[in-house]
Amino acid sequence: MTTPALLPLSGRRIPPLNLGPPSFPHHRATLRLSEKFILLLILSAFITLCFGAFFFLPDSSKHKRFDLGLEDVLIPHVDANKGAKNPGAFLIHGPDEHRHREEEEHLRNKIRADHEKALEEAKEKLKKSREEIRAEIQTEKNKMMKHAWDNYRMYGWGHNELRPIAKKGHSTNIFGSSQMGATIVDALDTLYIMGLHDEFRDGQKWIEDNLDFSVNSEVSVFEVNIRFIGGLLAAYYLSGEEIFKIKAVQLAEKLLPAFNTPTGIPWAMVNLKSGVGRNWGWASAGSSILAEFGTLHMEFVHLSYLTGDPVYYKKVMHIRKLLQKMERPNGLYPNYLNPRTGRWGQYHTSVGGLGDSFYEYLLKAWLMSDRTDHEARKMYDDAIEAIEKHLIKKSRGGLTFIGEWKNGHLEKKMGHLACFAGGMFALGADGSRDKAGHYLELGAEIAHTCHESYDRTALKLGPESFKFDGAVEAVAVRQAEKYYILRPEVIETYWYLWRFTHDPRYRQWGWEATLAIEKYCRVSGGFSGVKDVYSSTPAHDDVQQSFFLAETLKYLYLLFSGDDLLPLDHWVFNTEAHPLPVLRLANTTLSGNPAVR
Ligand code: DMJ
Repeated sequence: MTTPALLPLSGRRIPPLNLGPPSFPHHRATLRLSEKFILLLILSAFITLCFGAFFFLPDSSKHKRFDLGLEDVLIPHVDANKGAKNPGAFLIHGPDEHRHREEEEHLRNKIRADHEKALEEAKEKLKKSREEIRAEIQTEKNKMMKHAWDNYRMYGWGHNELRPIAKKGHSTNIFGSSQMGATIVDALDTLYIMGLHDEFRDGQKWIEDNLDFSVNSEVSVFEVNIRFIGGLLAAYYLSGEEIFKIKAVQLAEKLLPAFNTPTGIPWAMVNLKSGVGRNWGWASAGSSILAEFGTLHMEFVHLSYLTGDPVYYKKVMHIRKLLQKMERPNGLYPNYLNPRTGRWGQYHTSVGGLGDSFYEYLLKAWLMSDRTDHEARKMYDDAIEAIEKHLIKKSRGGLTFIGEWKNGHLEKKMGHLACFAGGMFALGADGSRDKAGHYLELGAEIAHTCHESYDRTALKLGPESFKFDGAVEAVAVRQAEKYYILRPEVIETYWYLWRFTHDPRYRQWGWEATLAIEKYCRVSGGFSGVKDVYSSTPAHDDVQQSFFLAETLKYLYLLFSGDDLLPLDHWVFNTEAHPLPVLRLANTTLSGNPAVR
């Protein structure tokens, strides 16, 4: 088994930013190595000693025991001289006995040697300086990211994504026809947070030299906003490098023509050169999508904050005002809204795809405003109440799930995307209308359901969507829903729940997912999605999604780090896991910037 690259230890801290207009001080991460390391190292040595360190040591005697199939007999035998008292000794008689004793003795010596080696290694570690220990731990925790990044660097550099099996570049229509290095931009802050500074600088250099938005290419406004603008802003806030802010603003200017519609609800796509916008052909009645035009607020408020130009803030507040005025069937927001007429399309409501991050951004707008944007908080609370009433149910087997509302009917199906809501409920618990305990519990129930969707597969990785229908619970039924494309939402929820409860089950579940990704998604050229999580020999889809580096690996890293790495009262993660600082603007004024309330 490959040794996964994450260990449950943390020594780095990215402190809160002290945001104070008008100038924006940048901050670099300060590092702290806790004394806990030493204790944890000693502890881990003893765990190794006692249990063979199945997961952590490359050469584990436990593997050998399994191979020989003698585990049941051998494990109770600690001292050969006491064989007569050993129940296992009665199992083997006659001519085999001598050979068996030799094998037993051999294995015992092997185990002893392994244990001594582990102790020696622990002693060696204790002789090292803090910096050396920190570097070693960082290296272990970074291994998955290094594998994903190094292969992208080698085979897909400058392309949007990587085909890790074909070992070449890859792209989808969300990024248009140009190669805009989506993986580089999406991965930057993860590299920074993990302390992979050479790789970070490499990415920065590519951006300085190559990232150009004056291209004749039609891109998704939503995807470019959450991955590129979000990624560039987070890289700027973490590193203080001006280039990221400059590129974020250049790109945002190119997105503005998408808002030139009769209602101000933006088109789904815009041509970066011509500024011509349009919607997806598949969207109901030419509609724009709630989760797309409703997931711009965080980045656009930061853009106004950083530039002093109110235009971005005005665009997203206009969307909010328009939504507030609209009638909502059963208090629910439909996923489709026509940007020409300002009318809803199909009455389809979802906390998964097409709806998801709209709700997330209402909550995060409030958090990001240092909890002063009460309007956003009220919209979130109202929306969540309606969702709970109409969409959230318990299955016969007691699993809480979030269904989808389609024309007055609840479809008992939950998407992998909707699993992010466990973390959202937990994050929004504090500040809710006297229901903090309830929402934390609800978040935990969703986390449990999503874990079940992983646990009920052959690979221990979750399907794209799963049903609750009669005897079927948390299992995908249709072949087309059985894939796993390296998505982050379940691990994201584990991480939030871990931060708020410190219940060890979330780290355990995160570790299970890590092992499964290592086992089934790692290939020589990076990481790939799989086509069927119920097949023990799944085919790969040959795509390393940029969000795997931006989100999945970042959330895993954070799950196994301390709470002082990006504390949640100072940082708010956009929907692509790019951390943006809380804006503490209550008593300050920026001339011309209405982002200041
Ligand atoms: C990411 O790009 C974002 O999390 C987005 O909000 C929806 N899902 C993908 C990853 O699954």
